[in-house]
Amino acid sequence: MNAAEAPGWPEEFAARYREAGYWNGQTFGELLADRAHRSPDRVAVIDGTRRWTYRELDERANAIADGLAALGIRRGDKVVVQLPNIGEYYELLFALFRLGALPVFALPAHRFAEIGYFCEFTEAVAYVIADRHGGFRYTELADKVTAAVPGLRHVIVVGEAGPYLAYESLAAKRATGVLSGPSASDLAFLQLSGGSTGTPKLIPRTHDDYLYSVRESARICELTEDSIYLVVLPAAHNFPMSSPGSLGVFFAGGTVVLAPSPAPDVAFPLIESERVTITAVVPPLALAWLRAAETSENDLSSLRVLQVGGAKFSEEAARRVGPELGVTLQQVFGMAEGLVNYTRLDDSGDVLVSTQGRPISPDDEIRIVDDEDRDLPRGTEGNLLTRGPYTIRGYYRAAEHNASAFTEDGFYRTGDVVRMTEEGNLVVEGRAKDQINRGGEKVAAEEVENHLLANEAVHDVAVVSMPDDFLGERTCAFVIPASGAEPKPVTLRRFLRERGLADYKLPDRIRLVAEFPSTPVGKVSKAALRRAITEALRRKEF
Ligand code: OOB
Repeated sequence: MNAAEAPGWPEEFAARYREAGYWNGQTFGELLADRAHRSPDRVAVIDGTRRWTYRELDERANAIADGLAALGIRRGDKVVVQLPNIGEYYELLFALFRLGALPVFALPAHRFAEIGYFCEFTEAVAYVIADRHGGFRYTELADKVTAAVPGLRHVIVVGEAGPYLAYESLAAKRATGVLSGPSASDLAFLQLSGGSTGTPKLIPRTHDDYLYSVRESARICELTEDSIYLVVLPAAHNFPMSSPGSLGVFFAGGTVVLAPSPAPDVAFPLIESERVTITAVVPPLALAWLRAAETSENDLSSLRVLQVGGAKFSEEAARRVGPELGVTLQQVFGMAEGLVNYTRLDDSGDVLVSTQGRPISPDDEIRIVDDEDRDLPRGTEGNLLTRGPYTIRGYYRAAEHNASAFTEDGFYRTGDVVRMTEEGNLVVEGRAKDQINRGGEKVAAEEVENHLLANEAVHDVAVVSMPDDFLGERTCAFVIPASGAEPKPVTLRRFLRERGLADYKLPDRIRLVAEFPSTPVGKVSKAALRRAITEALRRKEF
């Protein structure tokens, strides 16, 4: 790993993690080969009427890897992957893992602002999409991206490829020469950070560190060959990918079922027909499922575990999950940067509903500190810092940001405000980072502010969260208009969309104001803005 691009663990830590057996030298490509060898005929992936056994997934991954190599894609190359929940996603993932090329995980909701940036910033050689999904034509997005990023050599399309390369044709190509795969200490992929900065940060994860978190997650979640996992969240998000997610299921030899949409009328029939045993959702979805289950005719009795995470799940809603859905609730408090906490399946009912669980590893170091980085006594809420065998030591190509996002001795500043209970579980109490958690979808305030500032009718802007019963939080932009201007919210939203910002980042509310409240040092007081919203909501004036 190149330390300037992606800071790794100091050698003494790496040696310790290897010695403890956390990093065992296996790559994801090898993990799949191992499974295909042990249980070739078990079903690995189900996408509608299509099924892949482990042998088929393994063979297709090899064929696609060959095809990518024939295009000249090599170890260390970056490939931006933006696919919906379809079976090809896993073929491609393992093909890239085997080549040692790094997928950069984009979400289906991303548009030109995000994709253009990922391609440019990572110097990606290829961009992989489905022709269309959810009423959106990704090939049109690819037209814009290729025009703006000349270094992008290939656009690969699952479905109607138009002027681009058909994904299907990859399997027919043959590479010449022997491919040398990656080693386990190499980077496996770049994952997106929820972020709080003007440009999204990328998270470099190695085979060794990620696979450790996957293996332990599978064990904690008690996955076996009989586990059937439904992917309802976007497949490339860290939660459904590795906590324990699809990779945990592949490790255990179970079956991954892809849901094209998380809506109960799509997910519930799949749970019934495929006898799904475990799935992962964000809090608003859990609420929607609870509501739908009251009247649903579907048989959900196969479902044993419902994981909820990505944003704070209210205790009130958490209490309903067990009795109303007949499942064990598991709370998951994780982050793509590393640390993942789980309530354990045999925890008491109170722990399950009132905490966000405890870390995966005995070597996950947790510090809860005040604003001067002084450790606080157990039970006091404070800033969560963490370091460990699967938590990164720095973002990809972000030396300046890393200096403030990590402590000098390598602890990641999560930006989460937590407290630890007597028995060692974490409770998320709030957030110190400048981010809006919109029902699990993370919006970096500064990123939206920068886009709004590009509008000439905007003099200044402050983006903050506002409370919401369903999503937990929504986004509110306070705008000071440029002199003489009176921009309409709808015009500003259209402006953001035209700049290619993903829909989920568009402010839910835009308020024009004459000035911002300020802190004693003269900065915009976002706390005061949030308080003003809460008070106005109480008076029903917002
Ligand atoms: C997951 O990962 P990210 O990277 O999208 O977001 C991480 C952030 C955390 O720092 C925290 O602010 C928030 O999301 N968060 C939660 C939470 N789970 C995540 N806040 C309160 N309660 C929870 N249960 O969101 C993620 C990654 C792996 C597994 C699960 C979630």
